[in-house]
Amino acid sequence: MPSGDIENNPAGNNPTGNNQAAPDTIAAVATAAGRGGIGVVRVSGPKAPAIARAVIGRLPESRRALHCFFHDARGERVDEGIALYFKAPHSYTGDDILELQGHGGPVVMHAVLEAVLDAGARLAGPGEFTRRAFLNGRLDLAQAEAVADLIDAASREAARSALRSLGGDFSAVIASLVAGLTDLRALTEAMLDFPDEEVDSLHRDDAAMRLGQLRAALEDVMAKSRQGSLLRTGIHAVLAGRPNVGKSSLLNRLAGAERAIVSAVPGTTRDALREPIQIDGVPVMVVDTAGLRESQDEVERLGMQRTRHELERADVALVIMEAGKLDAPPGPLPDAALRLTVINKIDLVPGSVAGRRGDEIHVSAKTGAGMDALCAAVLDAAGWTARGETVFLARERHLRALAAARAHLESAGAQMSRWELFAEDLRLAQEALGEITGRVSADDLLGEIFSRFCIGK
Ligand SMILES: Nc1nc2c(ncn2[C@@H]2O[C@H](COP(=O)(O)OP(=O)(O)OP(=O)(O)O)[C@@H](O)[C@H]2O)c(=O)[nH]1
Ligand SMILES: [Mg+2]
Repeated sequence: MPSGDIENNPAGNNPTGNNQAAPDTIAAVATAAGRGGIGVVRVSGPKAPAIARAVIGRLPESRRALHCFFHDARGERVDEGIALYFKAPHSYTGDDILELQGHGGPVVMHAVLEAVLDAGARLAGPGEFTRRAFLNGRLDLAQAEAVADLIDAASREAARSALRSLGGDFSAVIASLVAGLTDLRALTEAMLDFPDEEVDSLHRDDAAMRLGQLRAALEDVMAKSRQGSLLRTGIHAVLAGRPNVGKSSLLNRLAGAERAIVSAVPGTTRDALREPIQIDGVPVMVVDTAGLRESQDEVERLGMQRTRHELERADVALVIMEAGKLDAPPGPLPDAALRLTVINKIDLVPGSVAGRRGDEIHVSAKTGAGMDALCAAVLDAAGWTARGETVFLARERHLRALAAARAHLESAGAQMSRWELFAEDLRLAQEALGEITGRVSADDLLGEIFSRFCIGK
């Protein structure tokens, strides 16, 4: 028996695990590292039943919780808990799965994992269970990605959106675009095969109409995906301004807690300080920075360099000034489109009104006046318009594929008399969309053509 060093690969199997023909058996601690009430070791692959027999002495009935002890290779008890067996193909990965739910301490979990590895599994790589689910057709690519997005979701809205993608909503919309393209391609292929038939102009109008519909539907998906990608990555909002204007006070007010040091001494903040918040369910990373001014102080200058660096990466820069002494910080500042001017400390100027006025937002970090307007302005400036609407938690990869599909449809629109080129553009658009779900197949098209046109008669 191997000594059980989990960094090793005791089963000596293919570590990439993408051998589809004969999958090996993978195992990992499925719960977060550290202490917890329960910790789960998950095992997936054909050896799962044998591993169950080795570690718990029997194979639990599929989908029935079994209370039992877990044993190591020497037969010693390492933990007591619940074992669950999911017989292939009715499991998350589509392979046989064994789940051992023990006590969630690092030492116990390590021992249970070791027992499983000694019994013939190998340590799983990152995302390998989900990759198997994809390879086994349990999830498409977009759904597999949604698993990770759901786990990483930084806000309720992001989680909701990821859950919808996981349930297949995004995939279904892509599938319906692909189906529309398949139809249109079938129609086009028919025209190519029978070019002299008189229905040609009818076909042409029909093709133009369908292409228009597809382009409109694609635009809609793109808009929802762009919104969703904001949810996924969050909005990077940077507070900047001269020293003492109240940047740290605003950060604290937005965070609802005293995170940053506030003092009447100008130049208090030196490092950039990040605080994740949610505005209307959208994740926003608020960054407090060192005040910008001319300074000879070495530490302060290093701090200001960081401010500049944060400003370069900002989705929205909140340039803070003090009511009554409007004094912009020394430049350079981000483009006006990415910038909000915030007038703070309006409580010091009698008769001031909080809220948005033109391009400025008037607030008081001290009293909290105007903060709602400020939050709304941050979402607006970042381009978030989908309040309450369904959005797709798209990734960069999806956005690129959608953009590629759009470019091909645009080009198709310009080829409406050269049908071979038109058809080729449609094919490329379909291929681009197929990348999103990982399901591209020429058979789709052939099946469609043969079912609609009885060419073999
Ligand atoms: N009256 C009033 N005072 C405020 C307000 N916001 C901040 N202050 C005060 O202004 C001073 C500076 O506030 P900070 O939040 O530390 O300012 P800062 O912009 O982070 O300053 P540096 O970190 O030095 O760049 C403190 O004494 C705050 O209490 C406000 O809305 N009204
Ligand atoms: Mg500060």
